[in-house]
Amino acid sequence: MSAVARGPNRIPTIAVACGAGARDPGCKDGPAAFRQYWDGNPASGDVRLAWQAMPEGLCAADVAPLDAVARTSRWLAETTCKQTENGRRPLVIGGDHSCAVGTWSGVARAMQSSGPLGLLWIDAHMDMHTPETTHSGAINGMPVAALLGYGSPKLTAIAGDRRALEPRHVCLVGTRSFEPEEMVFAKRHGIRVIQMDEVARRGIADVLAEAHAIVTKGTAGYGLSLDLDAFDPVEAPGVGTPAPDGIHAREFFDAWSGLTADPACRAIEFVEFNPHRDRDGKTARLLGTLVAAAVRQERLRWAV
Ligand SMILES: [Mn+2]
Repeated sequence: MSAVARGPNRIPTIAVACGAGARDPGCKDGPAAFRQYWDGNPASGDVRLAWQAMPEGLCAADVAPLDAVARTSRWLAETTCKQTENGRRPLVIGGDHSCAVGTWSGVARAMQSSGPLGLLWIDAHMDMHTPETTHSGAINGMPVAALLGYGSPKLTAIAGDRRALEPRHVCLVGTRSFEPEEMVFAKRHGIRVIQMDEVARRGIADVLAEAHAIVTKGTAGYGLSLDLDAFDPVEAPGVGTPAPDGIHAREFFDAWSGLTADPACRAIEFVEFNPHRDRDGKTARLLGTLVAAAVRQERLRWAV
C-alpha cells in the first residue's frame, strides 16, 4: 500500500496547448479535449493525470509562429529535462509536432552525462524540412531536422551546446507523405526511414522491432514520438494533417505496449490531436487507449 501512498496513480502529464507550428492551429485544443475525455471516462479508473499546463501567453496568437514555438519549446525542454533528472518519464500531450523540439532537447540534455538519446518517430510525415527546403513554412514539418542541428538557431540551440540527436540513433516508421527534399536529407544523413509500404509488407510488429534495435543501439535510452496521423484516418480522423492508408491501431497495440514497457524508454510524446476534426470521439478514444498502455507501465515502474 505504500506504493499507493507515493501516488503511482497520479501521472504527471505535460499539456502543450500550442498549434503555432501548424497551418491549422486546432491542435492547441488537443490537451484540454483529451483531459475532458480522460476524466469523464470510467475506464481510466483511479488513474488521474496530473496536468502541468504551459504558462499563459507563450503561444499567444499575436506572437510570430517561430517565436511562439521557440518559447514553448524552451519551457517544455526545461520541464522534460527536470523530470528526466528526477528519474521520471515525461509524458507529453500536444499540440502540433513542433513541440518535439522542446520535449527531446530537454530529455537529451538531462541524459548528456549518461549517453546519447535514441528517437523513434512514428508519423505519416518526415518532419525533416529546414527553413530553406520547406514548401509550406509550417514549423511542425521541421522538428526532426532541428533536433539534428539543422534549422533556426532559435530551435537548434534549445538542446544546449550540442545537437539533441545523432542521425544513426533515429528511426522513422509509417512514412507516406513527404517532399523530395526531406528524403534527400534523410539519405544524406543515413537515417533509417521505414515507409508505409514496407510496414504493410512486413507487419507493424516486425518493423517496430527493427526500429527498437536502432534506437537502443549505442544509446542510453530512447524516446517515443507518436504523431496520431501515423494511423489510418478512418481510425484517427482528428489530426492536423491526415494522410490516407496508415497504420491500423489494433495491430499496433501489442508492439506499443512492449515499447512503453521497456525501462530504456525515457519519455513519450503524443501529438497532433485536433479535436475539431475528430468524429464520434474516435481519435480521443484511440489516444486514451495508447496513453493507458503507457501509463499502466509507468504505474508498474513506480510501484516497484
Ligand atoms: Mn509529425
